[in-house]
Amino acid sequence: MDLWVRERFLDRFEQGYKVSETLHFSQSEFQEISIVTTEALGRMLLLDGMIMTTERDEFIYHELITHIPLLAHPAPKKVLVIGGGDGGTIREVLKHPSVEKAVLCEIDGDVIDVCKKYLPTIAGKLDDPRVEIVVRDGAAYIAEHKNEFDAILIDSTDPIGPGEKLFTKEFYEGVKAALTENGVMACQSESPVAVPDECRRINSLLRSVFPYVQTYAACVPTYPSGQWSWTFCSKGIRPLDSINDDVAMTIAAQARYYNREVHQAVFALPNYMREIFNVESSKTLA
Ligand code: SPD
Repeated sequence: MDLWVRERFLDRFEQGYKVSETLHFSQSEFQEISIVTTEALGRMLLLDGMIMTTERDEFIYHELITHIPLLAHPAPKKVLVIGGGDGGTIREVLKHPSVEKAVLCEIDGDVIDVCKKYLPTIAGKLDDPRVEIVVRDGAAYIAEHKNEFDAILIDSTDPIGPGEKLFTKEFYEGVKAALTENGVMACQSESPVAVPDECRRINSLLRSVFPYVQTYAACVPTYPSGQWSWTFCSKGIRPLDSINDDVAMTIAAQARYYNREVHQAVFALPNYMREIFNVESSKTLA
């Protein structure tokens, strides 16, 4: 009999994939962790039944949450990733030549262990000497760090369960305080098609904390609706103003999604997203 994995998202969306093998299933202190091999997308990590990443399309999400903010900073040395226990964001961070230290703060150590074992192409850089792994609640960690990180990447689950605290004003204020003066941050900011009201809520919280907020978007096929967003925030630095072209070219040469044209294009939001993410319309068309 065929085995299928079905993700039901907020009781509104359902998507299914044919499974050829179940590699792992466990209940951690925080959530249910599953790894399955799907015929369509290779190995897939699910947390509490929700798809977090797949071998086939993970590069889109991980490259965009990382390279857009890191390339906006003149030379990020110390980077913090909150969540992201699968290691994909850390893998991308380490491609930046200026990075000396990358801290991964993940609440669930079991996610890290399982991903190291079953998703080596994603988690394979977690043993790099520049990486420090902290198994801790990201909100508690951030509250204890001030003026320390050049970039903070919030690679969270959805705002349900253990990830909920990472979508609050108090947490964003902690992130701002933990950034250096030129610091930049990016967070995953959900789907403007699947959960537009949640996107509005996140955007308005970010705008109440950060002087500069700009959402960008792309298609991640395995997330609900396929349309995804990330939001760049800073105390003043803008994401397109001072990209270091040499570093951008080095990154693009190793990337499957990122290139200089994509860097501009992800900020070109269609009108319905401009409304959701509070972007002023351009006065002229180029
Ligand atoms: N609905 C899924 C949202 C998942 C966002 N985080 C993915 C983690 C990948 N490192």
